[in-house]
Amino acid sequence: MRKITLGALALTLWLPLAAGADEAAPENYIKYRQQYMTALGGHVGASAQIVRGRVAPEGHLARHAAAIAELTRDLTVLFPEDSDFGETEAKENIWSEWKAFQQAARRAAKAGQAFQAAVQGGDKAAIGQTFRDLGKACKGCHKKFRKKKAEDAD
Ligand code: ASC
Repeated sequence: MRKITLGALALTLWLPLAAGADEAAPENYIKYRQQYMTALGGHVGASAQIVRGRVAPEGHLARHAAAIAELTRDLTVLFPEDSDFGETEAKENIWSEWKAFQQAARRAAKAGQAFQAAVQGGDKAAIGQTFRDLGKACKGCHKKFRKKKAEDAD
């Protein structure tokens, strides 16, 4: 029984690869980047609760900052060419203005690293400042490269 279960699990994990399921297909990236960005937004939102002093769970800001620094590292990877159709809010100018998009992504990466460094340093003013900078980096990129949603705050 145990053997069968493990065998089935191994098959489930390997079959898509073995069958040559195109894991790099651009359309797969649409769903993947949405889930990725939702995770990133979750860490930013959770950090906001802590930075604003609404909650103070011991050591958590460092966790969120580490995740943010990691998740902002190479955001352009989420946007392969041809992943611009269907259910996506990604705007066409991501690809037509790729250099500017790369720059915006780099700004987010730097902001993520600066926020993590500030959290590690423990200085409240620096944490507040770098968190605001991070917000600006997120917002700036969304403004230019993401389609507007009615329910959007930014
Ligand atoms: C978030 C989130 C964004 C940014 C932006 C910052 O948590 O989901 O898009 O922060 O609102 O201004």
